[in-house]
Amino acid sequence: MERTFTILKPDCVKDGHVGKVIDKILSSGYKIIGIKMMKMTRPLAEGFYEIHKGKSFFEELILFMTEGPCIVAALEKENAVEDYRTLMGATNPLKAAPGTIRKEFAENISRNVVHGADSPENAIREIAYFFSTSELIGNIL
Ligand code: IDP
Ligand code: MG
Repeated sequence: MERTFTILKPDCVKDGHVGKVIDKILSSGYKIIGIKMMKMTRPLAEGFYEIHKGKSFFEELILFMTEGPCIVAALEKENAVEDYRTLMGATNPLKAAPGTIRKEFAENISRNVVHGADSPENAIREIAYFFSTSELIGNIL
């Protein structure tokens, strides 16, 4: 069984898409093994997106991710990471396939509703960044 990590970003929460997005996640076969709402601080967001530091959109990304509450969740399923990237759709919603979360709900390439880990290794790292072991069900960390 594989794990992935997702964030329902501040636009998702503010615009009332949380229920529909979680419904898509569950109906795609994922089990939620950890979930919580939080308002990210700047240091927390900067640490999470450290890999994008120095890119042109970094400041815009940090302002967006700290503008309001988001929901972080750890998900479990066979082939969780790759299948979740497919379910999310392309980073730019204009390029996202029909039926994907970003195609249905995202405004633009910045405010794109969801984050999803891009490798099983990063998923484990990202889950550990936001969750302590006692906050996860059936913990394998
Ligand atoms: P991903 O979320 O599809 O993995 P990444 O390239 O890892 O895409 O970028 C992380 C996040 O940074 C994106 O989800 C989006 O919110 C934001 N972002 C990426 N590229 C751009 C851009 O060109 N302009 C504005 N924001 C961007
Ligand atoms: Mg990414």
